[in-house]
Amino acid sequence: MTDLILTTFDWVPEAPRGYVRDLRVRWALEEAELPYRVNSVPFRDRGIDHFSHQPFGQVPWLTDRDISIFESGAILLHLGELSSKLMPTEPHDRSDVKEWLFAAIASVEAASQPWSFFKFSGDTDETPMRKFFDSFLEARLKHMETVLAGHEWLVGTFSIADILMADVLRLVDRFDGLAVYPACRDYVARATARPSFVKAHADQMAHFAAAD
Ligand SMILES: N[C@@H](CCC(=O)N[C@@H](CS)C(=O)NCC(=O)O)C(=O)O
Repeated sequence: MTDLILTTFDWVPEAPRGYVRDLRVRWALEEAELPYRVNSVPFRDRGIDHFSHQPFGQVPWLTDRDISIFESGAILLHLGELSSKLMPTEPHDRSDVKEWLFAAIASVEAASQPWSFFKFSGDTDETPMRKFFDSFLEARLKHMETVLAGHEWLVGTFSIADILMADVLRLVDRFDGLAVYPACRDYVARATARPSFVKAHADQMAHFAAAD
């Protein structure tokens, strides 16, 4: 009997498969070799119980006995407390990991997510809004390129900060947005070559395929 239960949708359409955020949690759990099981909730018919765990009706959430946590960043922080494979023990390094975890969400994903919506929609019109999001993302990526050049991982050894940052940059890479950022591209390739990512990704694909 395991204490850690990850909840995700039972099914999603083809396009987001491999990118649903339960992958960040699966990746961390695999990396730390923590036992867990995966629970499903309906994608189409989201019930009261779903909203009681995730107030926006989204996924993922994680329960650890009587603690229920939503927001992938908060879940990763929780798991980081459970394993030094996910978060270093030295106080300065721990602080740096937390800072980069928030930077991945609040600074890089804040720019990459609206940019990716244009890509998903196939909208290629050069509207002022589209140009704004192109340059917003560029402003973040050019600095990430400097940060990642010459660094294997964000803070010493691999951590939850890398899981989040690599997952955010991976979506940009999907739409060829890292073409002129070789250090970012290499970082994503390095992170996603880890056996823990490969397993997490395969498990997510199999999970959704099983419901087709
Ligand atoms: N900030 C949330 C975002 C969660 C999120 O966007 N989840 C997506 C799947 S990756 C979802 O549930 N989409 C369905 C919806 O928004 O209705 C997190 O990081 O956990």
